[in-house]
Amino acid sequence: RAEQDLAAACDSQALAAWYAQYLGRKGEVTSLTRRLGALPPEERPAFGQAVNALKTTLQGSFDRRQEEVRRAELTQRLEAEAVDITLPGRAPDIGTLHPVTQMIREVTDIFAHLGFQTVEGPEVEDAYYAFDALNIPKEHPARDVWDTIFIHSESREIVLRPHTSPMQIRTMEQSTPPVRVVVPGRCYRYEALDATHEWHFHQIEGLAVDERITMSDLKGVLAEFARQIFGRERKVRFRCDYFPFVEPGVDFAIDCMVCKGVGCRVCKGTGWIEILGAGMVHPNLLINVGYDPSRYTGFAFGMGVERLVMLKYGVQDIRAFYQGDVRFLAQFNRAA
Ligand code: FA5
Repeated sequence: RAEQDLAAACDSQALAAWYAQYLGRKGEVTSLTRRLGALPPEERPAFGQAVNALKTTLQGSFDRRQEEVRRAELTQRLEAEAVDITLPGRAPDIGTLHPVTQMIREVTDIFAHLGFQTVEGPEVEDAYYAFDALNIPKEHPARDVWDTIFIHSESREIVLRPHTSPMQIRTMEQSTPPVRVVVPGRCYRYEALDATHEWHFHQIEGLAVDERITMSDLKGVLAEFARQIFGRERKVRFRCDYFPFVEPGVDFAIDCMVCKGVGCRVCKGTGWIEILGAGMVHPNLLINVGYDPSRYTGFAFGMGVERLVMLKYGVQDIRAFYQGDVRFLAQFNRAA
């Protein structure tokens, strides 16, 4: 019976139970030994030997069976836990450059090929650079156009820059013509948020100053830029606009590339999308930095980077850029 039970025990748990039942301290075979004392003395040696023989046989069978079960269990585990090394690997998630960073790189790269150096400037700015030196004196109503965030200071008026134009002044102060720079950077405005307005956004400023720079240089450079970003077939439009730091001032638009006429959401049915403000550098700025306005002329422009990304990829709401939703950001993975 013990041998039969043993053959039927096929895992370590059943084996342990079998051992307890037959060979353990309270097991059946062990209890036979205890009956020895109740037997007549002449029967004891033969009975004792028989019990010992039985014990040895069963112990041997148990050892062999235990080894079998151990192997079977091991094989089973190896199969269950096997790793198929021929399966393709799981690609780890890697981050991507933010779409605004990508656009800044794309734009500054285009301008680098047109001879413009990329420079950066402070986000916390002196009001002198943000306004006064840009021909926007105190009490001038144009100062209200930029909904500026002020940082209080006893002696100086300090602001979070509402545009990158202060870098026109800083760049000219630190160099002599010819000057050709583009300036990407963060800007801040005390602004009501909507689908096209953030309180924190990016601009790229451009500035070229030299002898004999004319409006046609501005037009040529901006048209080339627009075609490289949005396609060679783009038409461009210049219209009069006013900024205190340029004269004349223009707004620059491209023809709407998704236009379905009336009801077009991108250009609101006008057929044109404004992408930046620009103009010829106002002589007062040249005077402020010690350049001779009878010798030098220049052009400047400023564009909103988020708006460029929105146009290029059809992003409907500017707020998506700064909500940190990976599902949105991952769409700008260039490798994908
Ligand atoms: C300016 O800031 C001028 N400094 C641009 C300029 C530079 C004109 C040099 C002439 C010469 P404006 O306020 O229009 O202009 O802003 C320029 C661009 O910044 C806008 O066309 C828009 O694309 C972007 N922009 C402005 N405010 C916001 C905002 N709240 N959120 C997102 N983008 C904005």
